[in-house]
Amino acid sequence: MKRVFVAGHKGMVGSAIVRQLAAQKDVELIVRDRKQLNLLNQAEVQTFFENEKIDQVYLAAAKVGGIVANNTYPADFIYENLMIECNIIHSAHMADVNDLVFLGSSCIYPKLAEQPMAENALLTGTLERTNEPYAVAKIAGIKLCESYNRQYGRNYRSVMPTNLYGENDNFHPDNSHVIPALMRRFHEAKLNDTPEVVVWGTGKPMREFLHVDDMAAASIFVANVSQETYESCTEPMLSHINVGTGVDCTIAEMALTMAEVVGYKGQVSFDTTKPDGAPRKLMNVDTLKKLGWAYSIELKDGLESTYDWYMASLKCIRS
Ligand code: GFB
Repeated sequence: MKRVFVAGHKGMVGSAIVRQLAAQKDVELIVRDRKQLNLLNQAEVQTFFENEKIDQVYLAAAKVGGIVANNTYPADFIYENLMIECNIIHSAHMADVNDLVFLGSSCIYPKLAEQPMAENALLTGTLERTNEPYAVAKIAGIKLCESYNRQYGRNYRSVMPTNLYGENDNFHPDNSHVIPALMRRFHEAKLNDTPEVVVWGTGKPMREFLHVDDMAAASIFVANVSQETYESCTEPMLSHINVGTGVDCTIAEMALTMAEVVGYKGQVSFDTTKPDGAPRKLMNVDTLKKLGWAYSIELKDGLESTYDWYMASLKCIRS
């Protein structure tokens, strides 16, 4: 049996990884909630790793949020993410854990990176201002993994997801990402017969969306390719792998699809006082394709199943 620690198992990505690993017979899952293990506390994390004899780690714990949350709480985003990464990666190394997968974000790439963004666009330009502190913490996570690999011969890998959505997402009206925010707004507007739904920004930015079950599958796939294969697809100073669909759409297009999925028949308008963020963030997913993985959940299907899940969580019946 392989003892596998999923850090962040209650989050959207961590819980999806847990659902998939639970089906694997050779995996013994290790999880801890916030009360049992404070990932911001170095001593607690060190003791946990010393005691648990972990074989493999999925580092899916992070402070995450949408464009306004990132812009409003920059200190929390940089501090918490750096602490979690330093504590887990260093403690894993000290406890002789050789295998780790770190989950990053597509916002590590420069704001005006050439599209689609390949792995080698990292650190070639200025970051998007609204999420720079979060992006710097995620870049530090990639560099931590690379550095422990270079200095100590560890097998620490990084996967960079595009914008994710799905089950167990955060549906907060202000702090969430665009898909859960709009799903909730359209749903409430449908229930209340509100004539208009407001979408933030101009609607022109382009985003690539990946369902979290695809992300979990990709993370487990990358965790399990041989070290030789991984190293043959990446470079020593460029060891992260993009995870996405390779397909994007405008926020306005996504909002119209969302209205259709939810069954909202009113008007959609745009609040241009809210930030647009990066103009486009399309991933180049050639490395992952070369390794042999491709996404399977189309956006509309993913929105439908996420809406079913959201309705069930609200105990609503779909009309
Ligand atoms: O999802 P979101 O916050 O992520 O916003 P980012 C994506 C786009 O949707 C932006 C627009 O252009 C928003 O202005 N949008 C429209 C909305 N309506 C809404 C709404 O009601 N809520 C939200 N949140 N957006 C995040 C980063 O940026 O992407 C994080 O801040 C992380 O650090 C994440 O990297 C993946 O793609 O703009």
